[in-house]
Amino acid sequence: MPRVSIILGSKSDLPVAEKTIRVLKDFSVSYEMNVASAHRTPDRVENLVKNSDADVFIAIAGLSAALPGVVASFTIKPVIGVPVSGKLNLDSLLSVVQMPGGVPVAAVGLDRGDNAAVLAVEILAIGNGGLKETLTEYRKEQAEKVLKDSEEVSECSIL
Ligand code: RP5
Repeated sequence: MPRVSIILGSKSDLPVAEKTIRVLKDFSVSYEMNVASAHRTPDRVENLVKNSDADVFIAIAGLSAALPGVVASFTIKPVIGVPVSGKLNLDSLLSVVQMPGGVPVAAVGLDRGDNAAVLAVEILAIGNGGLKETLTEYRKEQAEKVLKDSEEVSECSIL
């Protein structure tokens, strides 16, 4: 049974979804992925959400990005929204973030499909000791990478 449902507003959002998939695979978290548009196929969005057994939804959309909010309207499970960049950027960002009270979407940054996956894993880890350990290890790796990067670029010039 997929733990995460990824819904794309369009096939053109696939490069962002690929970032999500990479992270979910790293954490061995199962997922399903579908394309469904809030504007072009609203019934399909409703059916996908209502018939899914996933614990967390990740909705990825650009332009007037209604998809994450519409997904949230059909479920009480957590919904993470990923705004996709375009000519304006604020259009999708504000569409995902500015939800009315009572129906929140957890918004990540523009094109941050990777962060959406990490957040989904953090939600799933609440009830999963194994995932908690893997997340802790992941954070350590991030810290080590910063130190390694610093070693590579550090310079000191004393005149
Ligand atoms: C949104 O419109 C989609 O999520 C996509 O980011 C954007 C453009 O869609 P296409 O015209 O490329 O299908 O609904």
